[in-house]
Amino acid sequence: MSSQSFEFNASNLEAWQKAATKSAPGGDVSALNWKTPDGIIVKPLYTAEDTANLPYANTLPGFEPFLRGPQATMYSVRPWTIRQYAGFSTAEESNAFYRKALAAGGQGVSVAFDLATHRGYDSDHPRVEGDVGKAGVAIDSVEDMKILFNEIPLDKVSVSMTMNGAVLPVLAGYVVAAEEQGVSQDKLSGTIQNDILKEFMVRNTYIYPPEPSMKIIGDIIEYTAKNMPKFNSISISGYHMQEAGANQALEMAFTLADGKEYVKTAIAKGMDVDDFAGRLSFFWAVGMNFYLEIAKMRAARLLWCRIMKGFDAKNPKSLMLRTHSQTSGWSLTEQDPYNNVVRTTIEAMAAVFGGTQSLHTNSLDEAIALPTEFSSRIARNTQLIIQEETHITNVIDPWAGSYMMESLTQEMADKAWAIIEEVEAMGGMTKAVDSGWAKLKIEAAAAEKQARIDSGKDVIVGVNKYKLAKEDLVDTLSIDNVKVRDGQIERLKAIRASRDSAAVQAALDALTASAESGQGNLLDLSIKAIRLRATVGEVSDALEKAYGRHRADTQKVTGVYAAAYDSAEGWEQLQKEIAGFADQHGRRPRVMIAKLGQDGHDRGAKVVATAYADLGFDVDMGPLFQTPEECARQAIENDVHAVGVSTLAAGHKTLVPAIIAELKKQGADDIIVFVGGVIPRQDYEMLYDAGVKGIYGPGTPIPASAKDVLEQIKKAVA
Ligand code: 2CP
Repeated sequence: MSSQSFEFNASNLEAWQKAATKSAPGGDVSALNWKTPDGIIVKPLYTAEDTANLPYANTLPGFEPFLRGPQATMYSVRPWTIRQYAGFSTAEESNAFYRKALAAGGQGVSVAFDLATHRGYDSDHPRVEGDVGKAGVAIDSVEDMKILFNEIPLDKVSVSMTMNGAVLPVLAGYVVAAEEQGVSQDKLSGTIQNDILKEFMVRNTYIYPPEPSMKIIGDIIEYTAKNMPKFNSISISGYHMQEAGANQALEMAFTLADGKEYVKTAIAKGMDVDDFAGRLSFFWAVGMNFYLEIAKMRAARLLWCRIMKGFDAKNPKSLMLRTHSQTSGWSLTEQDPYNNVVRTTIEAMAAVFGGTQSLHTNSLDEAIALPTEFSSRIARNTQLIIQEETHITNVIDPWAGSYMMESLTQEMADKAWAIIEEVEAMGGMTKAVDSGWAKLKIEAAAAEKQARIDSGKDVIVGVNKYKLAKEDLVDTLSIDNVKVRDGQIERLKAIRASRDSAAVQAALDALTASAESGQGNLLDLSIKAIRLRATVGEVSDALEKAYGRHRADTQKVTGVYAAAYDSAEGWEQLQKEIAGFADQHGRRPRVMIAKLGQDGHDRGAKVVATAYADLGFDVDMGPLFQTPEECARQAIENDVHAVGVSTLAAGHKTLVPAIIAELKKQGADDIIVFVGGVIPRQDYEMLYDAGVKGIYGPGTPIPASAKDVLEQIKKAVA
């Protein structure tokens, strides 16, 4: 017996139950259980009994099934990469930002492209007037790429590029920029997002229909496996699913199922699984659900190992799931925004406890605008502090052995596996995506979540509880997109005037021919075209000739918001008022929810559409990517009372006045316009001056916005 030991009366679970009953609400211990959005019951107490029969709890990091981490030593030898996603305005400005960030402790580059680039449009295309340089950097050709990476040695600094739609010309541009820096392809390390399936579900920066999009991915995996062995060919992303409303089990299941589909695609090209699987990587969102996020990351590694064994993979690198993580942008609030530093810190800790290989921590102002230099510094320092001050990195998988964490890990794995099997029974993820089923599952989860927040069940400090009486303005970064666009147009003109046009045309024709015949590798051909100074838009067009442009259906879920909103009082009153309007005017108030420009973030738009319809409005959902002119035409044809523009990609200053002007031009200035989404307070006055009737920022309860819209419609019809 050590000097510290002493005799004590042993307890048992029964005794604990008795004791707990005394203080549990209503004397019911089960009332202390928490049912997660995934449907997992989290108990207030876990004991050794919960972990007695878990098959994978007692495994080791660096070995199958990798539940405890892909590396044997994890952060004790090398912490995760601090990789902050950034990019805005011009290549020059973004390059300066990257170089400063690297000098201040950033460890890799992660490029955010503007929406015009994502969707394969050059900056001079009329559809992208409001988008150039806004939510990322504008890239039209390899000349821009060379500026973007100027004095960043691409054989040393790994580069992540978030690109899915225009993945071929952008990846080609990076390869050629490196080549002209003197760096050969085999030295390039980094990651391209290249995950198209989730684009059709949530992120919406696709260009071509699903089938040819999968062919492009197969070609990229093939080309990089052969020529760029240090480059991760894909970042299979759950991030955007959680941001769009998916719970953790859904995020994990759909992402792993997407991964399976990519593996099948590459194998169908005749590749050996071990030749490419080691360079597949993943990307998770890490939100405020602390325990579940850690469990998710551990469970995902377990399931991926299981999935890859099913493909007969032998190389340990093929079996291990390596991931990037990003703290949740959705969890950030516009209200009392310094709270976001705290949220991000908690989420970053969950990502680290979950064993991430690379991490982006959001800046405190990301719910409002692009990060400023100040907010970016705090975000980066959040990671540096965890890495260098806390000693968290000294212990590998420190939650291992926790009764709760091991149980939750297994339960998350079981939940997700059941969904993966459901997807498999439908014929795989491409089918689940094609049918719209997967998207609707996420949208239903989003509507439920919003209803829980709006009815106060889920607390968000500063938003639906502990609200500030007065909010102070925070400094935000604003981009002059007209100036950026003019500069890009000048550079495009110069490139088009100085290149060998016949050679460029021949290279573009070769791309179209390859896309039509299915022969040849599209990345190889894109590199050849880009080397000759073909532009991003031209390469995209050459493929569009063969593949066409994808147009998504706009389905919406119904009934879900109303079912989950249980603060009935205001709701019923509002329903009555809407019904009263219908009695008086012979029809219900009709609203068109619109997305303008290339901003494909449609979670908010879909949730609002669902909730408004549940309240009794007639709701039309405009298709994604409308121009103001197209939107006005549809609004008039459908005879709506109001157009609600959802804007999350900083295009509001151009696009919102444009829709108001278009409605006027087309003779319908009786249709009112309201706006929701990410809009800095500083821009409110300008929007009201332009004629906007209501602005509903993040955190506005939907019933409150609906009431206001109804009042505005009543005024307009009177
Ligand atoms: C690491 N290494 C180790 C250890 N740890 N070796 C020995 N002992 C250790 N403890 C080795 C690895 O094996 C690897 O070498 C090298 O160090 C680098 O480590 P890594 O873990 O591969 O890290 P990384 O290079 O940073 O790569 C991480 C990922 C990669 C996750 C694999 O895909 C990545 O960086 N992804 C980032 C994606 C991203 O930034 N996305 C932005 C999303 P070897 O390579 O030789 O094995 S922005 C999203 C926005 C929201 C949007 O989409 O819109």
